[in-house]
Amino acid sequence: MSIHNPYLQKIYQQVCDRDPNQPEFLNAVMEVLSTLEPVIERHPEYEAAGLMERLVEPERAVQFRVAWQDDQGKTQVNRAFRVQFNSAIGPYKGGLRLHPSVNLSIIKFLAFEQIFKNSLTGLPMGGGKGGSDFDPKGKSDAEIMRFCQSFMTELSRYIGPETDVPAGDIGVGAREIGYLFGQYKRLRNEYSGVLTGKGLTFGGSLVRTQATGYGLLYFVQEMLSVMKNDSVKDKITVISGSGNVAIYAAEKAQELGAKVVTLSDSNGYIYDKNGIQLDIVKQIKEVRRGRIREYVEQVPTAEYHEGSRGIWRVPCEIALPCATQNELLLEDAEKLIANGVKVVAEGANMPCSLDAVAAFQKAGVLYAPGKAANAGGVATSGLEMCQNAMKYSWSAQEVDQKLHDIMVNIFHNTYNAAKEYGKEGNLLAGANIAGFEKIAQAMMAQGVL
Ligand code: NDP
Ligand code: 2IT
Repeated sequence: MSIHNPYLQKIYQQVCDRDPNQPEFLNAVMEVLSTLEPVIERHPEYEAAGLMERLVEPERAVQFRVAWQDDQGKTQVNRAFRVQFNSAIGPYKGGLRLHPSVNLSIIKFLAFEQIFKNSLTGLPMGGGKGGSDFDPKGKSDAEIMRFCQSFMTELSRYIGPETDVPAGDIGVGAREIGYLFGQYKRLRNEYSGVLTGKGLTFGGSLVRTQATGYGLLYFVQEMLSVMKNDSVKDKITVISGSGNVAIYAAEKAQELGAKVVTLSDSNGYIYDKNGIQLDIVKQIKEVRRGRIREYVEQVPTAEYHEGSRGIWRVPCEIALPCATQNELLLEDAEKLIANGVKVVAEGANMPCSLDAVAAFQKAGVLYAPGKAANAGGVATSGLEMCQNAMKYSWSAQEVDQKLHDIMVNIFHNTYNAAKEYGKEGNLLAGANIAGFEKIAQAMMAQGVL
């Protein structure tokens, strides 16, 4: 991927000079800027208003200490962040990630992606992201609770239902959101929709748990139908990860008739030629918080392989990377292409490296970028905010129907934007352009901020 427009080249160079040690953020900026050339050329007023200079700089980024006591009474200290990147179209919105790899570069890349993703949903949400290098693995419930309370004690200064509304991401699910919500409520003496992904007994939305995975499949189904007059039915499908996104992507894929043969975690992957049995996976991952290799103890005909990247050597027609960033590199893409993959759609955020994406596009593989394909999670978070504001809740069927309609709309807006700017079939360009246009118009209307 490269940038030819002189204004955009200058912007990218400025970001490189400012943050040379933020590779994930630089990748995300390159990926967006390299596709916005035709829009910038059509709108010279954006350069005059310094729009891109403002777009690549977070409105606010906070870093803070989270001190907590472990079960042995020892004090532990973690580092946490909240990046409030852009509020042109609504309050900051985006998940919180708890993983030892978390640093400012990763949170900035995720927050930057979130701006365009949230814009694509059609709902009024700005872009933000946060997290900490705390590792939830192996921690007791009591340790998780003390960490979350300490984290929220500081985070609560910066968020609010009309300011910034966090949610889950890697390492943050219903348990963590519950503890975070409880602490916010206690500190503020206020019962509000300050977080999404809440439990169903305290303001959560039906279908939010399933939303990212289900939404991914609604997107893929529409993409296949419009672009290939085909469907996911009977397609051999490889899914990576075994967390929230992967499990519900697999569930909806199976409902639609696909044959899901893999899942993984950071240690390795399972291959079940008969199709993954999700009830067993849910028991291992959601109930016991175990490892994916435990699957083969219960399904002896399945295989477990050490090393998570080996998953991309499994022949398939549909590949859905749903674990983490940069989990699928150029050589993995080449393997998938050689094995006849037809569709690659990102459930995770930037799981494919930039050269892997370029390889898919060159080979004519249908490629759907995460900011479009995985937007169902945040879209349903938007629906949760809406229900909280109304002090009302919709049925599962109502939420699922809205989620479905939003994903179908995202596909068409993305597809049509690519076409309008002479890049038919390039959904990466289409998603960036469609997401960006709304942000740009809102920023222009609001003046130099
Ligand atoms: P979970 O924590 O539920 O699951 C994460 C999964 O990815 C686990 O199987 C984990 O394995 C694996 N994983 C994490 N880090 C690595 C790594 N460094 N190498 C290999 N595997 C890894 O998270 P989610 O399912 O919620 O998130 C998955 C992806 O989807 C992320 O990119 C997230 O940003 C994105 N996403 C999430 C949304 C949501 O609503 N939750 C919405 C949109 C996107 P292990 O247990 O070994 O760490
Ligand atoms: O990456 C994402 O879109 C999420 N982790 C979900 C964010 C949200 O606010 O629901």
